[in-house]
Amino acid sequence: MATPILRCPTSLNHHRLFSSPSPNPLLFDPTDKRVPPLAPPPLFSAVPSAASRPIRSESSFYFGTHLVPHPKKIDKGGEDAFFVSNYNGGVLAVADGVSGWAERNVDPALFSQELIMNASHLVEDEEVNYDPQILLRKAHAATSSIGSAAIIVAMLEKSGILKVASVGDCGLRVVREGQAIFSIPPQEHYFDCPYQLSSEIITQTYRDAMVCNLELLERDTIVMGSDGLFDNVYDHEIVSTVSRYKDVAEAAKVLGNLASYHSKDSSFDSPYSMEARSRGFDVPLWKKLLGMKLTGGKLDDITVIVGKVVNS
Ligand SMILES: [Mn+2]
Repeated sequence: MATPILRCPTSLNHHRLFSSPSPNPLLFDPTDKRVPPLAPPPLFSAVPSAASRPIRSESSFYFGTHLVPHPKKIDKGGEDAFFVSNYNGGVLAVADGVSGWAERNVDPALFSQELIMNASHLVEDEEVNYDPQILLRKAHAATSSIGSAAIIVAMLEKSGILKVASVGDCGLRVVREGQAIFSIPPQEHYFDCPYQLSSEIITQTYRDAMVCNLELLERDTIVMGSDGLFDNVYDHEIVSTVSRYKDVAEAAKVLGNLASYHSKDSSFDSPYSMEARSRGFDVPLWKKLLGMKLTGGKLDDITVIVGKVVNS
């Protein structure tokens, strides 16, 4: 790949906020995530020393977005929320409301929506100081809804340094010249129970975030999303899609629709079904003896943000 490209799909003059507009009938999916216990803080770090970086022009993102709600949550727009902003080099964030709250008659969308709204309002906050982990702290503190959510925030500096903070199982891939060169792995308590920021005191905080800084180059593409994307689409499909579709809006749409298609395909051996089998979940023994195995995508809200780096 390695492509020229880059036309901005939409106006980038303001933060743009996306989530479902109104609460609606609660639909509980028994396969959905649960609310968790406590967990220890991790740290992940990658890359550069300022001294080794060449002098360069200013980096920024062009981005395209696409959201496909869970088929049973279309009316309310699902429980994911996200925002994109062209502040500084560009800020991208995705939150995934933990659906287990529906069991307690709480709309899982409310927490993720408010968390994302607060984060979008705090992007330029002086105390945040363009640090995604502090942004998580302040956005979480400002959120008063009941519920919880996994969240990832990526902030690009004009120097080309991408700063990421993630709590839970939203994800990010960096594609460079036709290869996925970097990924943010999910954090979870156990299968299908991600780390999450919550209205409850006994869960994770910004301190539990996986934090990393990495240097992006011109034409690098980042693909960020909720687990609905990464549970249903393999990295090689992400790479081939962003290589083929130079328009970031088109790439986001194609990836979202591919994830949605896979999520409904019971015979597709998805990243989710592979992971489930590796954790010991599978078809009953008699089916195994017939050569069968657990397959299928995972129905979920699917949020995709594709960001391409341009230097000017
Ligand atoms: Mn999800």
